[in-house]
Parts: sequence; structure tokens; C-alpha cells
Amino acid sequence: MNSRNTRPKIQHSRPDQRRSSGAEERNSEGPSPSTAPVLGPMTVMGQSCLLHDRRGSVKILHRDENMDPLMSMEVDTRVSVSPLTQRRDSTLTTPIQRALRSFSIPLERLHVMKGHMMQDMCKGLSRQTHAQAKVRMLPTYICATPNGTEKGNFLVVELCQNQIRTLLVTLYGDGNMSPHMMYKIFDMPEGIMQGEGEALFDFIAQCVSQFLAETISPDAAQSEERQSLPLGFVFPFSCRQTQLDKAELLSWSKGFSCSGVVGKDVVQLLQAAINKQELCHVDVVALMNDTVGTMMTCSTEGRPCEIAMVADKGSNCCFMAEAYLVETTDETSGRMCVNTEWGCFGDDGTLNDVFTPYDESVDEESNNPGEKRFEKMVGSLYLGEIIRHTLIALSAEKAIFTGTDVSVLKEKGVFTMQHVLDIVNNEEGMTVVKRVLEVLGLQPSERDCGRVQQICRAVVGRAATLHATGLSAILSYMCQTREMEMLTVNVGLEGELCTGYFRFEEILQNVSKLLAPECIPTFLASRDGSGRGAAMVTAVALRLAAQRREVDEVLAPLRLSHADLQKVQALMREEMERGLCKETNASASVRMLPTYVSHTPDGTEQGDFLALDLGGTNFRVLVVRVTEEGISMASEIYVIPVAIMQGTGNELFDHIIDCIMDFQTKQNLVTERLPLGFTFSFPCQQVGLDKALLLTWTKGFSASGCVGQDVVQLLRDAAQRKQHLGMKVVALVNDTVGTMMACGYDDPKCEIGLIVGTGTNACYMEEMKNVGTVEGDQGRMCINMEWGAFGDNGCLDHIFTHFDRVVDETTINPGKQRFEKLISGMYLGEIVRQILLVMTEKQLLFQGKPSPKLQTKDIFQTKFLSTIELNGLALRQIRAILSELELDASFEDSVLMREVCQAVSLRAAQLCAAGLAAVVEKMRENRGLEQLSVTVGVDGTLYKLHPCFSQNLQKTLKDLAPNCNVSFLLSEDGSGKGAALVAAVASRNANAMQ
Ligand code: 0WK
Ligand code: BGC
Repeated sequence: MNSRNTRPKIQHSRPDQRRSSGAEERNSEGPSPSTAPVLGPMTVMGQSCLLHDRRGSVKILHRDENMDPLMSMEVDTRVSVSPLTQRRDSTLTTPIQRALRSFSIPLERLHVMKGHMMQDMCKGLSRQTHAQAKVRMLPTYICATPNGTEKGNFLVVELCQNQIRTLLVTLYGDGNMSPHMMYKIFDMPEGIMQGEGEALFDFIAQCVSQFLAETISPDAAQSEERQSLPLGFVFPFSCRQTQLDKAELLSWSKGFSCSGVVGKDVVQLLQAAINKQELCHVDVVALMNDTVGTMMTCSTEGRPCEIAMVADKGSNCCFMAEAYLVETTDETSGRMCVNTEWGCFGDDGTLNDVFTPYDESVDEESNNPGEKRFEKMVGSLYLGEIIRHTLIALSAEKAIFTGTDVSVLKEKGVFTMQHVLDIVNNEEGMTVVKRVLEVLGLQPSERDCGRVQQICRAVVGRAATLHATGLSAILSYMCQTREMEMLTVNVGLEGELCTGYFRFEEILQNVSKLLAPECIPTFLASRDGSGRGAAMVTAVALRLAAQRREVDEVLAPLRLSHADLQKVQALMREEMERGLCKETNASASVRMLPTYVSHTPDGTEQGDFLALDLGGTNFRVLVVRVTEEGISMASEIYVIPVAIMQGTGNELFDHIIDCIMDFQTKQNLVTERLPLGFTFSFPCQQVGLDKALLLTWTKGFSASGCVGQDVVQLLRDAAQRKQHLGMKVVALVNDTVGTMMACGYDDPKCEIGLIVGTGTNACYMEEMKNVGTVEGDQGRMCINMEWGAFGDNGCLDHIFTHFDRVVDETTINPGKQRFEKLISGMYLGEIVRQILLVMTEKQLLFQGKPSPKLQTKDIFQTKFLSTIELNGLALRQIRAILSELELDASFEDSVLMREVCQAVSLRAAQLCAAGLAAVVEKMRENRGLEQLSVTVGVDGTLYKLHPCFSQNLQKTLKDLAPNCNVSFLLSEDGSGKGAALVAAVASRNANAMQ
């Protein structure tokens, strides 16, 4: 199971390393040319050229001296990756060759880069290192993808480069198969990107206002005005989001630098500008990065998309991460979309060796030098600039445009992305290239054209390769954190580099296959940019918000406040007092039964004893040896079939004797007549240590003819019937008492026994003077509270929910053991099942489709809660549990499932704590202490196995009884040991009497 403290080891190892690490060691200089898989149609390595066919096999051509050096370059340089050695190849003669080579990154280096990216991703996700990380890994608070039920009108505003795009998207809840979309593009006024932030947001709000005026008819506008029109804002800049509609701008990029925005909540700024336009019905409910919009856009046609990459002016990528790994949020379950903001990758210098002098020039000229270095190598805002600087350098070295006027190249931004795309996509000779360069005012020769095209292809090819490297890091990261052998995933693509450069996707496919062979990405080009996706995000946000409100409504009755718990504590105390008082004991719901155990073990107990432990999950027969050195025991678990539990008393006790006889046979104790301590975990009125009248059955038992009878006698009678003389019952104790005694043997401060298992109950050492139902007022006596019945007099009806009532009505003892039915393992699963049924009915779960199995009583076992609430359990494991119940659970369903289980188990732990707080506070007052320090001996499957029950109980107890320092001691061998100790005390007293 993974959780925040057990995280998967993220590693990046090269595929060939994985295949044969030996080879690697063998060649410190990087792989020998013959082994290194190389990418792209042509790789030049020193004197040889490697030609790669599509199948990836490599043909080596040896360049002979009369081969035209350029010719060797004529072959496709679109993607050139070559072994490390290549870059340092000083044999490269011409400036062109050197320039081209500077843009080719060896496969080796790409592997290292992928590794750095993965390391930076982990740094960005970790709460400790997030602040220093260059790859910011910003949480987006998007934890769900569209489920097709979204419907309504949604407004979207996209802040693009030089444009504002406004959309109105209508969804019909038909699986989003045919959303209706209207949109309008507004060009941004000159200089607004570098002006006042307020001016920018006012302009955006005016666009919205104009768009609405043009698209919504006045009548519809009137009815619209009456309804809230949700707006999703696509804001492609790095923001620290704390909610879907709360995002602080961290930094501008791509030429934007509006003042008064960095560090501000961008949603607030837009909402304020919109309100200024008196569009008060327009409510900004979600802000998202353009990558997120793209992921959602590509997720609509019934094919979930979990990664999206924008290769446009800027470059960025988002993906669905395991929420528990996103340490900068409190979400621990499910997945959350993370906006990587990988544009800043390398700002710590890790890319310096691949950053060419041309990249340096572009960076120096930018308005954020030293920042966004990765973006500046791959964003279409910069590719033209890189090429311009390369051409400037080459013409300065007289390697190109010799003897012609190249002053136009001095103009920043003159070489646009469109120019570049026209050149790189041109497969037909140099006509197009020539025309593009001439339009720019250059006079290129045929040779110049060829060289410019090579440079353009090298720069764009490098951008595609670097995108693929970043993507490979994310692919491998997802594969590893999901602990999968193979990851198949849909990747949404958006941006002019994706749509404009016709070889982009192919390079992405080839390079990611080499760098992340364990992953199979399917690329989905986004047809509608991120606008449609933004409408989805807004729709999902509203659906989730509406769902959240409904879920809170359903679960609200289970959420107990501190005041509620204090009230329960006070009611428990009241019932305890009534139980202890002779006059009111009979009507008290907490019977406070005397146990005749007047002190905890003192270590002098000795002897061999038989012990029985009935009433928990397992019926156990034990033989216990108590010596001064300690206690040793042997035991056997026997089943009590339901037919016996609900048969006759004689059948039950005969069955018990059969088990004892079987045990004694196996333990060669047949000849022994050992004193026996009987842990009988049901409410009994004890008359003495070995005489106890059963008051009522609980926990599914109902054997007839026992209630009101002396249980010890029933056992003796059964032994009689079976002519079994091999035992002498000397003591009967409740499992809480047995547990207290067993733990008291190791910790003398243990004066409270607590069981939270199939049932629940507690006992504690009370001052005899307070026990009105037993003569004498010296010393103390252990009181078996039988708190399971607390509230049977109706005092807890105010916290009893509809779900609890349904569960109670379907038990064999309706109206009884009401406190127990809110807390113990026998009932929690059923409470959860009832809630699931209601939530399914309300379409909050399983798309409203209940499964027949979910209608089956006790089908949802309490152990499922313990599993489902395991910290960070992968949601697919929750889905596995639910599929056992024939429930086809979505991701969101699994997250909601966990929330329901958490609500039910937390309430149980809190109520248990409220009961214990009443006990420890009474003991503190009894002893007139400022501070009480006491130990609780505890047992029971729920307390022991539930991942956070004990923690929640102890935390709540501290809040409710701050003047008591309570520690908890888990009983190792159960209360059988305790029963033996009580039997030892009883025997010693009996011997002393003789
Ligand atoms: C183990 C104790 C037994 C007690 C049981 C309660 O030895 O006396 O009844 O714990 O836990 P459960 O088995 O009901 O979860
Ligand atoms: C019984 C108690 C017992 C508790 C825990 C309750 O149902 O009434 O006697 O201590 O379960 O096993």
C-alpha cells in the first residue's frame, strides 16, 4: 500500500541499461557507436553516418573523403541525436555543421535529461523541496474528469497570445457527445500585455460583455440574468492554486508583464472586472491552465485523457498524479491534475550544456533572462528567434548569405513561427524556402536555402525531441507511481508546434518509445483548443460542487461536533451515576455491573488454569501457566456456528464443553482438573466471582433458556451432562475485565479495560463507596459498564441517524445496544451499506445504478472499511473491492466511498472517546486529582486492525478530557489470560479461606 510515508522509488534507468547494464559499464565514454540506439533518420558520427529506417534498425554509411560533406548533411537532420562523443567532435569543419551539431542532443544526454526532469518533478511535489523546484508541479484541484452527466450553459474565456477567446458551451448531459459551442475572438490592443493588470482584466470583461450581448438574445438574457452563468477562465501562466477558483499568479511569461497581478488572486481580479461590467450573473467558478483545458477537451469523447501537452508559444504539460504524492495539497486519495510548468526546467543550470550560444542570445534578449530556459528551447515564441540568431552568427562567419544584406536579421521577431513552419514542412525543393526568405528581404542562394532549411529543421526537430523527453519523464513517472508494468495512456496535444509541424507527433512517438519503452501513449490532437475543455472543467467543478453539497447533506448527521461529543460524555456520566446508584440502577441504560474483582494483578499470582473466551470474533479455549517469571499459554480457536449461537442454551454450553474436552485431549490435560476462568463477553449481573446471571444476549447471540440464568451453572450443568469432570469453574469475567487484568499484569497503572470489536464495552476500577449496588465502601471494585446499551433509554436519539435506525431495525435485538450499534465492528459495515444505498438513489454514486448485491444485508463487511481507509490505498484497489460487490465504480465513486467509510469510522471512534472521557474524568474526580494518569488495556478487531480508529479515538479523548493523561496498552493474548489471572486470585483467596 502506498501512502505519503511509503512512496514508490522513482527511478529513471535507460531501456538498454534495464536490458543490459553490463554493456553500459563497459563503455564509460557512452555506448559504442554500434550499440547506442540512435534516433531520427540520420546521425553523423565522425566519419560515419547512421541511417535509421522506420523500423529503427540502423545502417552505417562510411563517409568517403570525396563525399560532399554537405551531402552527408543533406540527409534528414530533422532529429539528430548522437552519442555523447559526437558533440565534442572537433573534426566538424564548417560553421554550418557546427551549428547543426549544436542542436542535436545525444540519446545519452536525453536519458540524463529525462532523469533530471523526473527528479525535479519529485522535488516539485514534495512539501519540503517544492519551493526550490524549477519544475513547479502546481496542483490544479481538478480531481475528476467529465462523466457525461454534465449539462447547462458554460462561459469560457481564454487568454491567448494577442487574443481573447470567449466561448459559450452548452452541454446536454448526453455523455458530452454533442456540445453546442459559439465563440468569438477578440484581438488584444497593442501594449496591453505590458500594461496595467487592471486594464487587461477590464478588457477581458468587456470582451465577455460584448460576446454575451451578441450571442444571447435580450429575452434569453433576462432569464439568464436570473440564473448564474458559470465561467471557466483559461489562464496559461504559472499560478499557485489553492482551490479551483482561487489562484495566485507566480510569474508572467511569453512576453506578458502586466503590473499589479503577480502574487494576486487572478480569479478575484477577473470577477471584479466582470462585476464592473454589471454582469453579476457571471460567476468565475474555475481557473485552469491551458494544458488542463486541453486535457479536458481531449477527454470528452468517452476516452479519458490523463496527460496534455501544449507546444505553442510557450510549452507546458499537465497530468493526473496520485493525489497522495501531491504533498502541497491535503488531498490524499484519488488523483489530481498537476500543472508541471516545465518551462522553467533547467533554470538551475542542468541544461547549460545543451543550451547553444543562439539560445543564450534569445534568453538575454527576453524580458526574463535566465528563466524558462526549457520553454525558450521549445516554445514557438522563441524558435524563430533561435534561428534568426543562428543565421546572424552563420552569416557573420560568411557561411551563409555571403555578400548579401542581412540587416533584416537584426530585427527581433522578424523570423516568425509561420516562416519556420513553411520552411521545415516544405518537402518540394527550395522554392518555398526561397520565397519565405525573399519576403523577409533576404537574397538567398539555392545553397543558402538548403542550409536555412537544415537549421530550421534542426531547431524545430530539437524542440520536438525535447518535448518528447519531457513527456517521457511524465510517462515513466506515472507508470512507476501507479506501480504498473506497462502504462497505456491518452495524451492530448495542443499548440501551433503540434498542429503546425507535420512531423511533430512522429518524433514524439519515436523519442518517447526510446526513452519510455514501458509506456504506450496515444496522441489526441485537441480540435477545439482548450476552450471546450475549460467548459468541461467548469461543468465538472459545478457538478462536483453540487455533488459536494448533496454529499455533505447526506453525511452531515454523522458529523459530530465537539459540543455534540461533550453532550454524549455528559449523558454517559449521568447514566454511569444512575447505574451505580442502587435506586436507579435498574432503569439506567448503562448497567455498571459489579464484577467482584477488587484489584488488578500484583504479580504474585501462580498456577495452571484453563480459560474460555466467548463472545468475540473467535471462541478460544486456553491453558495458562502463571509463574513469578511470567505467563505462558496455549490456545485453540473453535467456531460457534450461528445455529448454536441462536439455538438453545443447552446446545451452546454442550458445544463449549465439547471444545474444552477436545482441547484437553490435544493438550494432554484430560487427567488434570484445573481451575477455569471464563471470559463471557455479555452483560451479566454478577453475584460473586463465579456466579453471574445473564441479563441479555448481544452481538447476534440469542441462545434460549440462558437469560436470567447463572452462566457458570449452565456450564457446570453441561459438564455434568457430558460427564466431564476435568474442570472447576472458579471465575467468570467480562472480556473488558479480562483485558484490563491481562494488561494490568504488565502495567500496574492499567485500571480500565476497553473492547472495540464485534461489540464494544468498557470497565474500570471504581471506588467501592460509589458502588451503591454492592455492600461495603472500602477499596475499589472493577465495574463492567456494559456501555453498549447506552442510549437504549432514548438519550442518544438526537444523534441516531436514519441509517442507524435502518440498521437497528434489521438486527435481532432492535432498540437494544444502541451505543454499540453506532460503534462496533458488527454494525459499521451495515451503516456504510445503508449510506451507499441512499447515495446511489440520489445519483451521487455508481451513476445511480445500485447492484443487487448491495441490497444484501451484511454484504459490506466492516473489514472493507479498514481496507478502504488504508492511507493512500490505490483507488484501483477500492474499485476491486467494489467490483466484488458487482459495483462498477468510477474513480470519483472510489474517492466518495472512502469518504463515507471515514465518516462512519470517525464517528465511531469519537463516540468511543466520549464514553472513555466520562470514565477517566470520573476516576480523576473520584481521586480528587488535578491530573489523572491511567492506562487503558484494549482489545478488539476494530481497534486493532482499523488504520485510524485508535488514532482518532485518542485524539478526541485528549480534546474531551484534557486533564487526563491516558495511554493505551494493546492486549496481546486477549482476555483469556486475564480470566486466568482472575481465577488465580480467586483460587488464592479460596485457599486462604480454607
Ligand atoms: C479478544 C479478547 C476477547 C474479546 C475480543 C473482542 O480475547 O475476549 O471478546 O477480543 O474483539 P472481537 O473479537 O470481537 O473483535
Ligand atoms: C457485550 C459486552 C462485551 C462487549 C465486547 C457487548 O455486546 O454486551 O459484555 O464486553 O460486547 O465484547
